[in-house]
Amino acid sequence: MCDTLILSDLHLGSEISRARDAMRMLKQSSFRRLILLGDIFSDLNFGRLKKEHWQFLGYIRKLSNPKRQVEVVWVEGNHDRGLTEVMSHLVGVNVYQEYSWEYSGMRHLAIHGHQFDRFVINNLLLSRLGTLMHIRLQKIQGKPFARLLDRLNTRWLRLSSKVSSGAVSHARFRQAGRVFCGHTHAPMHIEKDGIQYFNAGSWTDSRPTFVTIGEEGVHIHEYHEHEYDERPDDCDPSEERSESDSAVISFAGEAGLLEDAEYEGVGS
Ligand SMILES: [Mn+2]
Repeated sequence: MCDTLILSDLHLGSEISRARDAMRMLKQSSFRRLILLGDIFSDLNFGRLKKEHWQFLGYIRKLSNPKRQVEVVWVEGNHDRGLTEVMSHLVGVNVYQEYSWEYSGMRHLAIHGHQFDRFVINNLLLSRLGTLMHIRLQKIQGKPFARLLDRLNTRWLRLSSKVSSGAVSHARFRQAGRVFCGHTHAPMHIEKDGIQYFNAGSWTDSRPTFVTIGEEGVHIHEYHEHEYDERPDDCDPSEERSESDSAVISFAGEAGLLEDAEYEGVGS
């Protein structure tokens, strides 16, 4: 059992989202707190979500049930900006711009990281267009091309060093000893001026990563499919099975999200 598990940049709605694997990993991990560290969605067009993307959201909703005694925290990223209302409605979790907590006598801080990326800040409209173009191209060219694009895009946004230095300054300002970001899609750990910086990586790549914080410290883990059960869906106790696909689809319908299928991501 770890205290906190952090995953970021799942990009639900994208062709290359590893939603099924992320759910598999979560189901077989135990933690007191889960932090979804931004860009869990690729954009706010819910019509693009596939069955396994809805299943992931259904699982998050189930985890956030108070009976489970797991605290689920959603920290907003640049791709999922403006989700506060929808998410509290849809999956019953609170959305934060940044989240801090105390653990082993130290302040911890989780923030997506685009705040330290001047390109995103100055070019929100441009990056919105880029996202739309990215999705169009994915549709035309299929997965391998989307992967290449993702890599280029990641390199384009390769602000690993900008994000890490911005995050460290921000952590100092907030008097935190450890700071956690996503956004760059590049898992990373550095220490600067006595502040530990960790990047949780992404779940869109061939090497998904996540972070755990526990008594033994902070670790960045790489997800390997073979280390997890092949068909966790079939091994679940009956309680797990009650969340059928139709239940997931119906809660999406209740939230009025499926009718938004034509929504073209008009910026908020
Ligand atoms: Mn981001």
